[in-house]
Order: sequence, then structure tokens, then C-alpha cells
Amino acid sequence: MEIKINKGILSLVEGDITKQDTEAVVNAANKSLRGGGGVDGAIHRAGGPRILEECLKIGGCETGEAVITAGGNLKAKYVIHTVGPIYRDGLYDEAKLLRNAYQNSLKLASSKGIKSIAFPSISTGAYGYPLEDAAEIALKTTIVYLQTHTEIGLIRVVLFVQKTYEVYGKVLKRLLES
Ligand code: AR6
Repeated sequence: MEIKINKGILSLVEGDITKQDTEAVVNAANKSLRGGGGVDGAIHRAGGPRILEECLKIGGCETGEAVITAGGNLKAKYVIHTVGPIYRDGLYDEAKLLRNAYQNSLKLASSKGIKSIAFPSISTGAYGYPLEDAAEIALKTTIVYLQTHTEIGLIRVVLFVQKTYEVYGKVLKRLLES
């Protein structure tokens, strides 16, 4: 599913983020930046040791912030590592922190002149964020970014599991109708 927003494209695909040919891919990392499971593990495995070396030099990343490393052996030239919130009950600023994770990744991409970027569904695996709520935040934030920044031409949201892809598609349709 693909929609044009201002000068850019927002696209939803079912797939593996490590295979994307966008200039940057975003990693749903943790604050230590030392790797982990899920999409983080997959990116480090596919990208090779250079990514971890750079992460260790950076040292860490706060929740909602973003840092950048090379893409190593990935097709993507860069990996933007961001840390989504661990979901508790919604009363710990989770929504704002998740929005910050998307927004700060996009700002960092813009500042590096990156024109195409792929995101996973941040915080909806190990970190337990309710999927529909997370999808709404992810999509609203990326839509507003494309509306207000013309320097990024493509934001691709890459959903690993069919069910996740379907939920994102449903939420996007709802947002476009409202
Ligand atoms: N490509 C795209 N999406 C993927 C891939 C992939 N190759 N593999 C998994 N996903 P998670 P989080 C999806 O747990 O919730 C790590 O250990 C997955 O289906 O990777 O932000 C970190 O080190 C889900 O929809 O990230 C942190 O400790 C989504 O990616 C912690 O997990 C996010 O799931 C971060 O948890």
C-alpha cells in the first residue's frame, strides 16, 4: 500500500527490514545499543560487526532518541538506531516517547541528507506496545513529517508479520478517511 503525501511517498510493505534498499533502515534498539533479539538481532546479524563496533563507541541511547551508524553489509548505507518505550499501562509517557522515536529518527535522517528510510514497527514486539495504538502513532507521525518536510522522498514501513501489516493497513485507511 502506497500513498503520496506532499512531495514524498509513504509505503507499507510486508517484509524483512534487513533486505530493504532504502538509504537508511531504522533499528528498534535498546538503551545499551549492544544488540538484542527481534529486529535488532536481525539487523546486527545481517549487517555484520561494524554496526556493533560503532554502537559501542556511541555508548547508548535514551528512550525516544536516535543515533546513526554505518549499514555494514546491509544494502542500506546507514542504520538509525532508536529506542522505543517499554509499554507499561500507557501512563508513563509511552505515546510521546514512541512519537519521539519516529520523529527523532526522521530528523536525524534529514540532517544527514538521507532521502529514503525504512522503519520497523517500533516497540510492538518485546516492548509490548498495543499494536493498533502503536500503528496510529507511527503513521500519524510519518504523515505529518512528510507534510512538513520535503527533503525525504520515501518512508517505507516494513512489517514482518502479515497480521501486523493488516493492522497498519487498516489504521492507515482509517486515518485517510478521517
Ligand atoms: N524486519 C522487520 N521487522 C521485524 C524483523 C525484521 N527482520 N524482525 C522482527 N520484526 P522487536 P521492540 C518486527 O521485539 O518491541 C530487542 O531485543 C516484530 O515482528 O524487534 O521495539 C531490542 O534489543 C515486531 O513487529 O522490537 C530491545 O531490547 C517489531 O519488529 C527490544 O527488542 C518490533 O519488535 C525492542 O523491542
